[in-house]
Amino acid sequence: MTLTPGVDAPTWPPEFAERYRAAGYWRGETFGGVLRERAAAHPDRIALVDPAPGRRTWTYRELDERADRLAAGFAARGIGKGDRVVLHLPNVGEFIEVVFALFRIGALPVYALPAHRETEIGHFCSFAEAVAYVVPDRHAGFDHRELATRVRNRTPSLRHVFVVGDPSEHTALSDVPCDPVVLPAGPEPHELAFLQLSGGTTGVPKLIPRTYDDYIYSLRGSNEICGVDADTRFLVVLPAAHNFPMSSPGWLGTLYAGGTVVLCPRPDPTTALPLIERERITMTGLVPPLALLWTEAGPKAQHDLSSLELTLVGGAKYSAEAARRLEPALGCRLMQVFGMAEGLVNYTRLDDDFETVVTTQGRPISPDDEIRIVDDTGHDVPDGAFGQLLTRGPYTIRGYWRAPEHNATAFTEDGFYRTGDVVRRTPTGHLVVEGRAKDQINRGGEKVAPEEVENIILAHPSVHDVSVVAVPDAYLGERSLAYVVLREGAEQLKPAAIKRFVRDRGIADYKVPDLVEFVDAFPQTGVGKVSKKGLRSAAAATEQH
Ligand code: OOB
Repeated sequence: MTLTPGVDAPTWPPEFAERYRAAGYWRGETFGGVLRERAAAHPDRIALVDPAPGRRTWTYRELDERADRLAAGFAARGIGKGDRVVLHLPNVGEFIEVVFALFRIGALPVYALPAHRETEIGHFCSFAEAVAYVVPDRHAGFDHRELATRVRNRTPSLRHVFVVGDPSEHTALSDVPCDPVVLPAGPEPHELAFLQLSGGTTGVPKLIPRTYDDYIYSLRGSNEICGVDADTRFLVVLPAAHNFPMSSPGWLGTLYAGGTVVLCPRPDPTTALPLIERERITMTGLVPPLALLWTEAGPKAQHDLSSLELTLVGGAKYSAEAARRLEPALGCRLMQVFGMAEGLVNYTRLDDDFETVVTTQGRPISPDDEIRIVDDTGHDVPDGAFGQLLTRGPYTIRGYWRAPEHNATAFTEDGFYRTGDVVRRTPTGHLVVEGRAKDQINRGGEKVAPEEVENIILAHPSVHDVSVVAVPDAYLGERSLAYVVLREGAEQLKPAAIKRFVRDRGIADYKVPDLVEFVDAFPQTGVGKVSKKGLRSAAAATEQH
């Protein structure tokens, strides 16, 4: 299925593209080509380890060959350049194999998170007009094949469901590979590599179109900042589909550098800490709640963590107090990372002083990451003052996939992305995240768009109105609270009934409101609009529900 550049996915104006090429940021590489080169340069080095259960390993040559054989099998089934494939796998070796196979034929992975359910998957498949959907048979007690059947039945474009494990009525992924064939011309470096998901502020998550040129530049920059090289052994603790463990510097950065990627099946310290010892892990990335858990568990655990050199923490605000405790507890360096799937990534640096590392969220990768910090009227604030972060640069998108109306407000006319984050900049150029102007809940790194949850609750026959807001939480940073106004005469409900209703709609569990409170009316703003600000401060004042 051919894509129309600039229509499906807005792109950089030619003068910017030329500048980024001239500066050496965009070097004309693709992932298929990079893997081929690494496999030729060091065929027998271990690229990938899937430790659970029955440790499996892939050398660079094996990963390259697997990608070729899978790509041939996908191509034989009519999957080709520009086709979208929704990938819904946990941290298993097949995830990486499938991604590289799709890169090789220029088909675009759409990275669903393991927690996503029918509501999200149905939307990704139909909105992206996906031709294939890749799932595990069962994962974490959930049968993905049944969900796949339901989604396939309602999505005309979806021709294939590939299953890792027992396929039931679908196709086993293990039946797909076949002898490599000469494939049609692969993707060009300036073309789309994949669609990533936005945390979202609207009723449905948006898709983020990333090109080879821009993403590979962010990997090279991340590798340089984090010191990733062929000796790096990176543990993928967070879901491999998320932008943070993928590219900061993540599994793609590590493979780019010729290092070794180890997939962690679960993020808890009882699973991860023994793996660090056994696999001699040197680097990993965590969200703040996990960093807290590991900091507690590290000193008590009887595991040798001496190989661990660097832990990156990001995805949500990491408190300075918690940050101070990580290095002594895990015996490694800390780096904070403040990034977004839309592009811009900031890191503290290995040569930053300790106070900068614990109190700031870092500075941008690129000298050409343009940063503006503006007030509500769009004017730049004075140096050091808080304001909303706008950004533009060599790896920040110019628009979401097929979303012209949303793009008109999410980006400025001259192409800056409105991050919705409230930040200030220190004299050294480091950013400190102070809060958020966008309507989003950051549940320990997992992003919830209130509108999406509100739309579901509004479908409940007893509900007149609803507003979902964030409440402070010591562990997650924030949790979600749904204020519900019942219809007149409707019978009184219990909070559990609302939660069950949301869960039964088939939505990621982290989006089910943590708390539900029934109220008679919402606080109003001057113009009679529901005041989210009023609700938030009411929520912050009550806190225990
Ligand atoms: C990462 O990506 P997303 O797309 O899930 O979320 C981006 C948003 C940011 O706009 C910001 O609101 C928040 O997550 N965020 C942080 C943060 N890192 C991300 N807020 C405060 N402090 C931080 N350190 O979350 C992501 C992508 C790549 C690397 C790291 C994180």
